Amino acid sequence: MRRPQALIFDVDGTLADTERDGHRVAFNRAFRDAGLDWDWTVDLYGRLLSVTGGKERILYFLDEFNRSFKRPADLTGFIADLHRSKTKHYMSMMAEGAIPLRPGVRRLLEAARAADIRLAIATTTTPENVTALIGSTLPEGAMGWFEVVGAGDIVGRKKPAPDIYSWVLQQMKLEPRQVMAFEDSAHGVVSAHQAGISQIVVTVNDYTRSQDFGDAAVVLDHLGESGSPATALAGKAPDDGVVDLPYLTALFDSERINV
Ligand code: XBP
Ligand code: MG
Repeated sequence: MRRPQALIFDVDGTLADTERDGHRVAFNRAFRDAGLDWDWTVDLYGRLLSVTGGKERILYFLDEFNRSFKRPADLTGFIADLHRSKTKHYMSMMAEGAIPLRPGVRRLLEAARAADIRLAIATTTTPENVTALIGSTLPEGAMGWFEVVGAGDIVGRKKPAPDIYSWVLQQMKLEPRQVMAFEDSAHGVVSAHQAGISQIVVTVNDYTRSQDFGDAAVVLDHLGESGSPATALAGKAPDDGVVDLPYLTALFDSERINV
């Protein structure tokens, strides 16, 4: 059987459930610090997630949900300042250990390393946020586990555009058919798929559970641990409920034959 040469991970929602209790809270703290009375509730944030990227999301909020706000002359600078403050809040929350990794994530990363399977990150979030999350959840030096980190504004167009996955593949000198991607959202699946990746494993969360993951190889609730087995929303879950390298290799191989 042929196995994947690299596993490429999304961050928010995939490595950790960061959106509701991490990013959302950090945005609200930045708004409060700036003297704004904006409050991104759990429900509203779910709607705002239709736009990826924090700066882009603030603009979308003003365009669609807060049209009466009197915009400053330098709107771009205003949003950039707010977003910088949000990133600071987010990083301190992560430093305090606010959000753990999702089930099975550390286990799978360690298994891939032990088997010399290359690891990378393809995310829309700001690079510092990735370092803060990895630094607070994995052993010292774990950023070095990831050969390439594609994050934030390094590409012009964020997910669902394919740019970030294409950039990561290019850096790794790999073809899309040689890798597997791990995502939690429809935007992420579209991004990976448009970059040519057909082996996409989705682990849903409360914000993404009902989205359309038509191009994914399998849709699971999480990656599974012993005592907490993964179950499938679409496709075939691992027999023992644990997404490990034998399961991924079998999925990868069967997908390749079907392509
Ligand atoms: C997550 C995002 C990000 C975060 C916020 O995408 O869309 O915008 O919500 O981070 P992914 P920033 O799941 O692809 O990582 O505020 O730093 O943009
Ligand atoms: Mg995500």
